[in-house]
Amino acid sequence: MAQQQNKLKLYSHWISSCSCRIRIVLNLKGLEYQYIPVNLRKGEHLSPDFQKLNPIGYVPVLVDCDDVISDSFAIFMYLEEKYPQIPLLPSDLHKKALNIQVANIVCSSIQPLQNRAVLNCIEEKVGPDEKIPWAKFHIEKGFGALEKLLKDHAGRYVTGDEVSMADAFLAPQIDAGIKRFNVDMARFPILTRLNEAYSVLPEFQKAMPENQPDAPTA
Ligand SMILES: N[C@@H](CCC(=O)N[C@@H](CS)C(=O)NCC(=O)O)C(=O)O
Repeated sequence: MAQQQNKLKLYSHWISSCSCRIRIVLNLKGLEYQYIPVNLRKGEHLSPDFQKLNPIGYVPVLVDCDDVISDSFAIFMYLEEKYPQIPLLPSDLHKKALNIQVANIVCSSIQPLQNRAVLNCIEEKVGPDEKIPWAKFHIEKGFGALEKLLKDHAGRYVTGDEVSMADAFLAPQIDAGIKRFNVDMARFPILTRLNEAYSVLPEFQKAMPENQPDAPTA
């Protein structure tokens, strides 16, 4: 089993839900890391130096000695294989597939539609008042699908009573839906229950946007 020999570095922005996924995973796996803030609001992700790490200019990026990995899904897979002591993918094949499906719904069918670059484009091309309704529509569509999907599978957490990959991807999306996009969670009772379960887990709470070193203080 690989032991943690060097401190990992995580390039992250406090409010980034994609970064939050990895902060949760690192906390769940008990891995120490150095937090390197990248201020998306100041455009630091567009700098040539940052784009050497991730050519598409998104956070998160993980640096493990000489290895640079970007994209939260790839980072998750890397950490899961390199640090398997606390596994976050179940060995049951169907539960594993469900974890990947839920993570992918969040990463491919929800978050990209609320990403800064997309919202800036909506603001510019359609109008500033359309940004939030646009994001809310796509988040609610995804939450509606997750609600149906998880009806027969969720336990205390997404795929049963153990925390797994899907929880690390889902928790930041629910948090962003509530706090940034005014999603009315009354329509999503399973997700509301999961969110309550996350609210008492220190590994999740420590990773939340407001608890990051680069979060605004006021
Ligand atoms: N698929 C990527 C998406 C990363 C991503 O969209 N990151 C956002 C923050 S959550 C970002 O850096 N946005 C910068 C921008 O939109 O300009 C992942 O899962 O890591």
